[in-house]
Amino acid sequence: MSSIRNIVILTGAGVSAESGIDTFRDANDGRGGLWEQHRVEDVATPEAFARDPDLVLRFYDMRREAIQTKAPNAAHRALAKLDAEWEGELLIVTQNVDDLHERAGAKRVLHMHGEHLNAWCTACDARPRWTGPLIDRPACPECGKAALRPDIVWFGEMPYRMEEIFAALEQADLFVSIGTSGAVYPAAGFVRNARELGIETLELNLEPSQGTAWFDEARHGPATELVPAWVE
Ligand code: BJW
Repeated sequence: MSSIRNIVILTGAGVSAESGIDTFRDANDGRGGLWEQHRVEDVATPEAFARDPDLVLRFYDMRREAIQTKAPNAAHRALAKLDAEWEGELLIVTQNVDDLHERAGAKRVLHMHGEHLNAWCTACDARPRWTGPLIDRPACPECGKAALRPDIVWFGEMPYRMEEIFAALEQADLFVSIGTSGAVYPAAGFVRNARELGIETLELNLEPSQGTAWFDEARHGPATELVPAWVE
């Protein structure tokens, strides 16, 4: 890493898998999806929320509660250590909606798909911290209207802070993708953006991702082993 000064790290569900949080598309777990008989594409859309809000709110209330019982693992801790010690620019762009990077101590974290511990008021656009159930239709602490939904980027919605992400990529010398299947865009396209910019690229994933051929180097195995070894 001697010639590397600025790093963008993309993380996905695989980085939190060993903390006990289910991934979205693990074909080997016999379920091939996240929640009972529902595919993630069927509950994580604005159309699903409009059609059956109770189903969608129950789904997110259950996951918000579950995430609060989980703890960061060795991969989160290694990235937090890198963040604390790295003197150049560094940005952890996570697709994850859990807060395990932050609880491990990482500071330079950007949640492009939202955060479980926030709600979003569709009436006044506030994003209050929210750890309780949304199924009871609580009032927004800012405007008082019962218009809170999960602050999660659903399919067809624009991921957050894309300009910041592309600006960081433009400055980066290294792009590292950790624990993501490369199935969901625009994050799945970052490796190609990085290649076009002439940035070095590295994949750390349990198995080859859908985009693995685009990386200069790919290492396969559990994140709790690969990430600390890479950071050292
Ligand atoms: C381990 C491990 C261990 C396991 N160690 N590794 C056709 C072509 C191209 C694009 C599209 C298309 N049709 C539609 C689109 C766009 C769409 C999309 O990409 N769809 C695909 C399904 C094709 N994307 C969008 O809609 C996005 N918005 C958008 O494009 O905006 C522009 C736009 C705006 C308006 C109109 C039109 C366009 C938004 C995407 C939002 C994604 N949201 C979710 C929300 C979930 C809700 C929730 O959290 O409940 O984000 S979906 C879900 O997937 C979640 C994740 O962040 C995301 C990525 O998943 P991730 O993290 O990669 O997890 P997995 O499970 O897929 O992979 C885990 C990996 O870890 C695996 O490889 C394992 O092997 C590995 N692993 N254990 C290391 N221990």
